[in-house]
Amino acid sequence: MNAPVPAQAALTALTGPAVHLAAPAGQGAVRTTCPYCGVGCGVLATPDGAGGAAVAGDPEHPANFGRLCSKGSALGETLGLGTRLLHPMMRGADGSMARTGWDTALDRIAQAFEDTIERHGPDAVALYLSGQLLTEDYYAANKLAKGFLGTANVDTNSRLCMASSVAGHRRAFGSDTVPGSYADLDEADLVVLVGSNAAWCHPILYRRLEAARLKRGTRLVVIDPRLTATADDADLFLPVKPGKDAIVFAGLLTWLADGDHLDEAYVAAHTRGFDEALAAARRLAPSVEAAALEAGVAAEDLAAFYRLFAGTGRTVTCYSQGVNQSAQGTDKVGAIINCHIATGRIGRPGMGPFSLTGQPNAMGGREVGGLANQLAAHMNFTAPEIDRVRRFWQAPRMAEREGLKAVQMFEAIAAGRIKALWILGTNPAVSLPRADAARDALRRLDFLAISENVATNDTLGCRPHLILPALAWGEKDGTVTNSERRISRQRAFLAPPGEAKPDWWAVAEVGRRLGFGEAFAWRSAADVFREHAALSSFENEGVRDFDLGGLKDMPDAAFDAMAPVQWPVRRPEDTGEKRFFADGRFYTPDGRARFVAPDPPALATATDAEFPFILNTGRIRDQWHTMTRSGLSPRLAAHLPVPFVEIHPDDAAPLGIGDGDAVRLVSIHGTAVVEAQLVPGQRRHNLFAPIHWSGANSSAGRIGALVAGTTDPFSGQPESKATPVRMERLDMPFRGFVLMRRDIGPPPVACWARAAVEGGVGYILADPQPPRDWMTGWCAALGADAADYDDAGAGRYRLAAFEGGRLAVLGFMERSRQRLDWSGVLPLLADGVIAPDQRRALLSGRTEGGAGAGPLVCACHGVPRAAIEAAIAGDPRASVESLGRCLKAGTNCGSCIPELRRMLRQVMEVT
Ligand SMILES: Nc1nc2c(c(=O)[nH]1)N[C@H]1C(S)=C(S)[C@@H](COP(=O)(O)OP(=O)(O)OC[C@H]3O[C@@H](n4cnc5c(=O)[nH]c(N)nc54)[C@H](O)[C@@H]3O)O[C@H]1N2
Ligand SMILES: Nc1nc2c(c(=O)[nH]1)N[C@H]1C(S)=C(S)[C@@H](COP(=O)(O)OP(=O)(O)OC[C@H]3O[C@@H](n4cnc5c(=O)[nH]c(N)nc54)[C@H](O)[C@@H]3O)O[C@H]1N2
Ligand code: SF4
Ligand SMILES: [Mo]
Repeated sequence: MNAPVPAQAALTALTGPAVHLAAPAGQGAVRTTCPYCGVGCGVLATPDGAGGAAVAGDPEHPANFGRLCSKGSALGETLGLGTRLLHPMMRGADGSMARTGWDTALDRIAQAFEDTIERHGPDAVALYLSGQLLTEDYYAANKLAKGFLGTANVDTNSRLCMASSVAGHRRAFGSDTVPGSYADLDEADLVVLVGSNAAWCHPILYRRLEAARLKRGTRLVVIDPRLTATADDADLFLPVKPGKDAIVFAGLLTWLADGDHLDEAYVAAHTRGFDEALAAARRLAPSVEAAALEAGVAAEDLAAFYRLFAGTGRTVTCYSQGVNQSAQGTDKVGAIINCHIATGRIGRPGMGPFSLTGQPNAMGGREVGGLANQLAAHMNFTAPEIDRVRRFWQAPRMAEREGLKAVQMFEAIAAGRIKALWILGTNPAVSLPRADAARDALRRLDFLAISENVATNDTLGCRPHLILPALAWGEKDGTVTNSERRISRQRAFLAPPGEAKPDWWAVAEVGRRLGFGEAFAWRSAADVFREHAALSSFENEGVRDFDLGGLKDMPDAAFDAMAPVQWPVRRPEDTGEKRFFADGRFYTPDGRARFVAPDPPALATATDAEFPFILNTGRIRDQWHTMTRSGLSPRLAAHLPVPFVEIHPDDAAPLGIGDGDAVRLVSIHGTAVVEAQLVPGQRRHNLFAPIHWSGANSSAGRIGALVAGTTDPFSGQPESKATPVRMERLDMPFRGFVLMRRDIGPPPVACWARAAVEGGVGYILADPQPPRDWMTGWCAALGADAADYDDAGAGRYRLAAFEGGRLAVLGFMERSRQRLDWSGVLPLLADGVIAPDQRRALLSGRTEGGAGAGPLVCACHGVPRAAIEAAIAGDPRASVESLGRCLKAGTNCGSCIPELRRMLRQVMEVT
């Protein structure tokens, strides 16, 4: 086979404008908010005058008090424009995308929506939004659809994320209220983390928790099917069977009742439905032993948890995607809340149920009604509320009923019922369950518009008719709300690049073109925010939890200077109430919280002989979702650079799967090829794979393709953490990598994954065939100053190309069962001119490809695993502190401290 070769032009054409053109010179530090997780850390960004910025934690922000995690610390590395979308692009008759002007682009959307509505009705149109939009963007999009297009087909990636918490809150409290604050974690004596890998996913909150453990001895219980970095550190770890959380909490309710641990006065005064809930709990979990058996944990551990909970007043139960992303997620939330209202542990310092939000503005999206089953400002589709919003907006075409939730929305697209779609700020071709089907559905649309920051991703590959460049973090301006209901400003500190515009502006322009100029007359984010605040207090009188009435007349200067504030802010003088439900009153019609009786838990799809493993999916410490931003940082790529699956060694052995082998995962919906990592902390018959790899950065790491995503009946949230799959080992005897100064795309091998490296980009490769053919082809294409080396006998191949004496491309392939480590040769890529003898050594095969220092454990200080192992081996009294002193590991953001502890423990266990 003669391999396809990269076009010579590609070598020189891909640089693009690298940096923002006109960064405001001499500007001091700008206070803004991290664009990643829902902790919502304050950031100080200081533009460097050359298009970049130095990034530090904001010591005054009450979420993080100056700290940032590994992802936040690396934000400065992600500001380049090399991958950015900078101009509107439109599909021509021949199918190719060409630059167009904003006017034409906006006319085209307005026209497409109008035509579709005229011919097929308003529900043939939909918007699919994101918890990474600003509140102002979100408000504008929701208003356009629900008030002016006349459809509630507005849903968001929060459906895949927070919907079960929203539904659970509404069921129990009558409103989508997160009652507590981060300060409750500082003041708790027991923190229970359910389905949350906070050490990796909410690292700064986790560090607050670590501080509380040091200071007041707060106990930590972790409930998760696998031994995560978070679980590893806990006082008690309950390795629950997937999906069985409601059993754990039903058992707890039974135990609390039987042991006289209830707050009966509270239950009598402030709740309803206790008897039914207790009866249901008894049926599910009549005893600790029965609960333990059903939940798959040791009875003594479960009893220890129950004793701890019963005896600790100040208890906070935090939950995240292990709870939400379940076909019974709403019941799981209900089962947790039951235990808190049964003990009166809500609305008081240091206690309460606490849903951790994922995205930076997951909470803001809920405030504006970004979900298809909500109206704006925490209103629902009841007749009086529809009417209230209609009057406030003076809406001519108010949606009268709920729209389609994300998974259904994509089914309706596939079925041709939705014909025109506008996607803003999300990558559904990767992140939706049954992602292959979602991708196919998108390609079938009559009209698809996508507002994006980047020029390529999997969704942009779905033949959109129009793509619109949106301002990104550092350029956009507005507000986000974090997990504790704290509204913070995101402020611009870089000039808008190219023709990128705010998302709210594009939405408003479409509204104007549809003839609703007055309703979309905002001139700034502040205008949108004031309207949003005004709607929240419109005919509110305390009947709705969400109220920003105190901010609705805020002048522009006050918006610019706005300090982080928790809602509600009912009057201008309010500094933000810190806690809901302190008075025992809830937002149900009778003011009482509701107990719920959960259904018996069972996974939506059971395993069988064909698909015997449960595939769990989630996140890793140093990447954000589909990596469009975090993937640009070399230090973030160095921790876990390839898509992988964690397997229990006893499950791997019978299949002949060894650590580092390539494996194919198969479900009835799709396949993926990833690297096997044998992990004893994984439950038997359970696998775990990260969600971050896509078709844009890997040959076959798109894990969403496999996920069944059966939805919860109340929330519509898909079950993303339990899909039956099978796996098989793939024979890939040739392993290696290509490093390039400029990305010319992956070589034609079976398996590749791209990672940012210092000075360029790297592809990690695995292939069944000797690389001779493609290497020879590449050498010819790369020009005169390229050469390869082939020692077929030893199974070693090398390729190097130089430009102006500097290394441009370096390829190593070897016969190996392990991934080759490039850290030994990586410095050559960033270095200057390579000496002739060095060149010869590279190609002669004398330079070792395999030996290296292992993955970077400490991303901030670039400390690899080997250095830490050596330090631990050389010091019998090694500790996290001593590693910090001698290597600096863990001394900046601290995100790697759980891993340092794990390594220390492992060595102690061995010796
Ligand atoms: N590094 C990093 N941080 C992030 C993100 C990121 O992409 N990268 N994304 C952000 C977003 S949007 C979100 S939503 C959050 C998510 O934050 P988390 O919810 O903490 O993260 P996940 O890894 O999705 O899943 C959490 C855990 O649920 C467990 N789990 C699976 N099934 C079950 C079950 O049946 N019961 C229980 N109890 N546990 C189960 C998984 O094993 C996993 O360890 O992270 C946010 N923070
Ligand atoms: N199997 C499985 N699937 C999952 C999950 C899981 O745990 N398992 N988790 C789910 C969860 S919780 C989430 S939150 C989703 C996340 O999934 P996605 O939302 O699809 O992931 P992102 O990579 O964050 O996509 C955001 C996109 O928006 C662009 N973008 C960023 N900011 C802006 C902006 O301001 N404006 C515009 N117009 N574009 C912007 C980025 O370039 C990127 O392409 O994945 C879900 N899917
Ligand atoms: S914990 Fe990390 S990712 Fe989350 S907001 Fe803070 S710095 Fe950003
Ligand atoms: Mo999320």
